[in-house]
Amino acid sequence: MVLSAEDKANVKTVWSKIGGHRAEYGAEALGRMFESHPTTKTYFLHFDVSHGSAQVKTQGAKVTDALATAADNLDDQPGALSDLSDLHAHKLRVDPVNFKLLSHCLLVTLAAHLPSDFTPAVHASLDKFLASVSTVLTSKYR
Ligand code: HNI
Repeated sequence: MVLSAEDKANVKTVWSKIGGHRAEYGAEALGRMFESHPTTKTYFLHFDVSHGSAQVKTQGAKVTDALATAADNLDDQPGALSDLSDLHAHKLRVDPVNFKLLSHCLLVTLAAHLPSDFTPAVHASLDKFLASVSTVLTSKYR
């Protein structure tokens, strides 16, 4: 997935606007994924996945912090996300289809909170960004 200069600018702008809401938005996206796609909960059997649980909040913050790192390293996503790629492929063995589900829930969450920023062009850029992150995180899955 190749991000144009405009895509990169759009991603950076949105990520700067999320500011202090990272943890909140991450938890909301995870909660949406668990409710809309219950099979994703099978990766989190050791978690309390109920709405607003402390573990969902903590995990949500980890996901959006990692995405912020990815947004800061748009020219070297494989390098910036290498450890996470190892984790998801070798240890957690997350089936790649699940990344599309979480990506969609992240898009919905951002659209709901930043409606005026979420133009069709920004939507497309964020979709490409999340697809790119997902490609890296699933690249070692066999
Ligand atoms: Ni994911 C742990 C980031 C998609 C299941 N995940 C993490 C961590 C980060 C992270 C960061 C914490 C690593 C650490 O503690 O060192 N995950 C991301 C990102 C995406 C993603 C950026 C995609 C945008 N993860 C997914 C998906 C699933 C998933 C789609 C399964 C449906 N992740 C997990 C599980 C853990 C995890 C399970 C371990 C949680 C724990 O603490 O036990």
